[in-house]
Amino acid sequence: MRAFFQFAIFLSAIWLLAHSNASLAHAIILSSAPSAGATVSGDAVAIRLHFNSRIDHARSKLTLLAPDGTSQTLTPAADAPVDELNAEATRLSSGAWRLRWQVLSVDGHITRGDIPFTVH
Ligand SMILES: [Cu+2]
Repeated sequence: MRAFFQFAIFLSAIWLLAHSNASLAHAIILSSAPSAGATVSGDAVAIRLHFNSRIDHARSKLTLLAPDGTSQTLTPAADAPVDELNAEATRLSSGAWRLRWQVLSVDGHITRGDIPFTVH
């Protein structure tokens, strides 16, 4: 019985180690188009967010915050690579925009961030 408990503790330690490594695999953004602080020309922007791990496309969100304070939800492309969150934004007025992303990585953790950019 004592050996059983020692084994259980051993398994717990392994699980904690594995999980702390897994948590390093949270979806962290590696690169984006537009990049933070970028100025883009024209009224259409191809949004490409590249992450360091696989993400759940169906449970990840993209929201565009317009210069006038309104917001719109973008539909992420279903056929994007497993580590990308992509969408097409059209008819953007000139001014300061903000792209708000929230992704669910396959390890079950949510990460989020904002990418400010200017349409010129
Ligand atoms: Cu995680």
